[in-house]
Amino acid sequence: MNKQEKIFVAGHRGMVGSAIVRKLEAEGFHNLVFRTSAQLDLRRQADVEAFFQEEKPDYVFLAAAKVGGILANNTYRADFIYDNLLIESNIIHSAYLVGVKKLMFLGSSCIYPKMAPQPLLEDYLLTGVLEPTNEPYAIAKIAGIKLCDAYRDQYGCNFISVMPTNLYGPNDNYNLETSHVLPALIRKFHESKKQNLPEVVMWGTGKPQREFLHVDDLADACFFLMETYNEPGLVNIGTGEDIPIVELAYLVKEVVGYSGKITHDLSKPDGTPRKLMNVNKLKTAGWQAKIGLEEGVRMVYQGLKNEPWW
Ligand code: GFB
Repeated sequence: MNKQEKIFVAGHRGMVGSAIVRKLEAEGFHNLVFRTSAQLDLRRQADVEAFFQEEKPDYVFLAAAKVGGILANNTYRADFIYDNLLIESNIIHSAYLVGVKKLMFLGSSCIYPKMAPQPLLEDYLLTGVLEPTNEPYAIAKIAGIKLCDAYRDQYGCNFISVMPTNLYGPNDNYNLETSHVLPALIRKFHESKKQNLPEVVMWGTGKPQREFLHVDDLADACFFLMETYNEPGLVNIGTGEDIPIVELAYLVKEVVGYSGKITHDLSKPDGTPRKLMNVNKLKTAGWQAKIGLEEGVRMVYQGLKNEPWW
């Protein structure tokens, strides 16, 4: 990418999109184009095609998606597959129509089979059944990968797919019903400390293991791959280390400084037991994560003072 070329960041206000914008601006790229969802509903094909004809971006980061934690995925199953299929199909097809030089599609680690060997290699895609709680979302994201590869095969488009692990960082979602585990625990421990409540209720057994990547590390990896990676298939982006959820809860408890108990709501799902990414493909290409989990959680917690629930 050169600094005069136009870059469209789809989903620029979300946690991932805003991190990519920060990274691009830090690297001196200022010819950026955005649209809020009120200005442009990415599910409407004609509107997306008109936008691409008008702006003709040279590069696209496809970070727009309907996302959420395990409960949201399992509750709004139709929305997660419908919205994400439309968003990715419209943007990928419009990018082809206007001759975008390169597009990056962002997926998720939930695309891999529930019981795939760990750590997850990119080759394990479509080798087994998916985790039921997020199957609609996973199918949509797998379709995005296949769209990019099909447009490369048929039209020679340089569209690449990257698969981040569980993410956290600035502009995360702290709604306790729809969020992922780390922001939920940060809010729960903070509110219980502030209100001097005797316990924090976490979901499930706490036995599942998860890998957590700070979104600024993700944005750094996305910039690196947009500059260097031009192959079909997919690239895992992660730290290569995971942690049992119950240990994550005790880490957040310590960071927040909460002294009460942790209890378990076993009516909530555990989800997939583990989804640790094999990050050797990215490491061999020359990138690895820099922000450790405790350091990252402390950074995030310090940045939440303007949240309405603080
Ligand atoms: O982060 P999370 O919602 O999604 O849940 P997944 C991870 C684990 O944390 C589950 C447990 O075992 C939850 O039961 N957990 C404990 C909690 N307390 C809480 C809590 O208060 N809130 C939440 N949300 N979880 C998502 C997929 O799966 O991973 C998405 O559903 C996406 O599609 C995302 O792929 C990266 O990690 O299980």
